[in-house]
Amino acid sequence: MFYDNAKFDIEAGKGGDGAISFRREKFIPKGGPDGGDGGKGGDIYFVATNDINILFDFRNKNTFKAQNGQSGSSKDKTGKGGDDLELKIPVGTVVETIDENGAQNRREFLIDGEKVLMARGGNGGWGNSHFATSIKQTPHWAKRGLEGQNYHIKLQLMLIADVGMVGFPNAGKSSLLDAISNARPKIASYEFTTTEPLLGVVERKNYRFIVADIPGIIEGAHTGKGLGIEFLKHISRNKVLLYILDGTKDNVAQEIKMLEGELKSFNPELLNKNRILIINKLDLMDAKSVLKLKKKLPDSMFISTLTRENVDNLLDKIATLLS
Ligand SMILES: Nc1nc2c(ncn2[C@@H]2O[C@H](COP(=O)(O)OP(=O)(O)OP(=O)(O)O)[C@@H](O)[C@H]2O)c(=O)[nH]1
Ligand SMILES: [Mg+2]
Repeated sequence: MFYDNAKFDIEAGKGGDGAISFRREKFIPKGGPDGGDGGKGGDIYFVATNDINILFDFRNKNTFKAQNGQSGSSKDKTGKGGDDLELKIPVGTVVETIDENGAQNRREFLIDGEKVLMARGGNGGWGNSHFATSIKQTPHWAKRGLEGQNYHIKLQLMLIADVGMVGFPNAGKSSLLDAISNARPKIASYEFTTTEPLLGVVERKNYRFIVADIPGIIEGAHTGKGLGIEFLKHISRNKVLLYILDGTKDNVAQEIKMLEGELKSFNPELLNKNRILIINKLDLMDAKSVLKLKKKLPDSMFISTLTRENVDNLLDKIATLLS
């Protein structure tokens, strides 16, 4: 299994201070106290959503703060409360909170829209108008606002890929993952270089998704040939499948049939998924064979992971299928 992790602090807003103020009106030289209360500090909530599937927003920030409450003012005016902060986390995230004393708490967010108060903002302090008594009619003190709650947070999310890659060994699956994502898989010119599934996160300006690279599949994989087809379970939940083919081979169309056959014997539903046929190693192909293959496989995409030709177009296409 693959996990995404994030670590940061949250700090709810501090309450605003109470005000010290006295009524100043014409003909009332010694007015009573009218200092208003401070506003409450903003709370911090976590909201689970299906709209995101990685802990991206937490990567480059150490502390998330809600707004402080404003101080009270004269004429018994209460300070404005601080704005709450809502942090979106993917459904499935396990949240661990650790308070100042080291006490820990764990909770898993499982429902889309689930909203939980994680850190409460501090209450505002009372203004001096609360403190007048018959003996002390002009109190020169008020209360300060209270600190908001703060916690260390650890998030953990099991990653599920949006996109899976299948193909024969040596077709360039890992090379493609390397070219488009943050993952750095092993790449080599022999078969079965990849022996374990690997995930990578693709990040572009307008989209983000997770791609799974799995070991190559050969004819008869369903009977255990090569590394077998057990790894196909890692792409069973993916929304889009990329069929990666080596364009320098002269039996590409046949390879597609074989791949389909192996996928089908593992789980026929794999054939119902959105798929993109990718002919890789375009840089090694001559114009004639490109033309020939294009005629044969009109809905395929020709790319080179080496020169990156067409790779960005491919990503755009994947993003469209996912959106
Ligand atoms: N010229 C050229 N070579 C490529 C291209 N893509 C991959 N290769 C080469 O093809 C070989 C296999 O690449 P990999 O990415 O390891 O292939 P794979 O599909 O992950 O292979 P397995 O893990 O064994 O299933 C390597 O030597 C790569 O450098 C390409 O677009 N052009
Ligand atoms: Mg590989």
